[in-house]
Amino acid sequence: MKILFATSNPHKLKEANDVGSGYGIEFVQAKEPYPEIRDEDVGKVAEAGAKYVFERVRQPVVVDDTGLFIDALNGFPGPYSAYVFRKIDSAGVLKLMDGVENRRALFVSAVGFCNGKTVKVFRGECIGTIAKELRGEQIFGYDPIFVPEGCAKTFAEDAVTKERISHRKKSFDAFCRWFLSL
Ligand code: ITT
Repeated sequence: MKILFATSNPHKLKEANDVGSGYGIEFVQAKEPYPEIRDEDVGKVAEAGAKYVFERVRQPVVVDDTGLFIDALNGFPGPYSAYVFRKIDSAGVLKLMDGVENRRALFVSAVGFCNGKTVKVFRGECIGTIAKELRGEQIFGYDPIFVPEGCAKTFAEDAVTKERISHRKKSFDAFCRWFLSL
């Protein structure tokens, strides 16, 4: 079973397909851009995005809006994670966290689905901490500075753990289970 995934991000596509393959679902990239509405809730952003893309492609589609919410920064960058990453990257976030004791953070992935009749959002969360320095290859966003709870390595250092417990694993698991139940 194939379903469109509107994203510009090849890493998201790969991670979605790592989950989807377990359900017999293949996510096919649609490079259809959508405006990200301004909202503190990534779920609302994903929902609006899925509706917007559906209106253009007229096929069932998912989008994934993700945010990194850092406790000590009152949830910043949260829904603005892509903008902040473009401007200051993970290294800039580390600077903001210089000398900060409380390093707790939450990654949230919201998968929005729209098929013209149903609009739904599936959330996945991963608790962790912000590392003190960049660790692992700088391939995907904030992975080199995010250490999931109970682990010593960053997501960038341990892709196997990311595949098993990430925010995206959980949001796409929830989506796939629901989609197959239809
Ligand atoms: P879309 O086209 O799907 O929107 P994007 O990369 O712009 O791709 P987001 O707005 O959801 O996606 O991403 C927010 C930022 O967080 C962006 O800089 C990503 O690189 C980063 N990010 C998203 N998921 C991540 C993950 O699992 N690990 C590390 N960084 C991630």
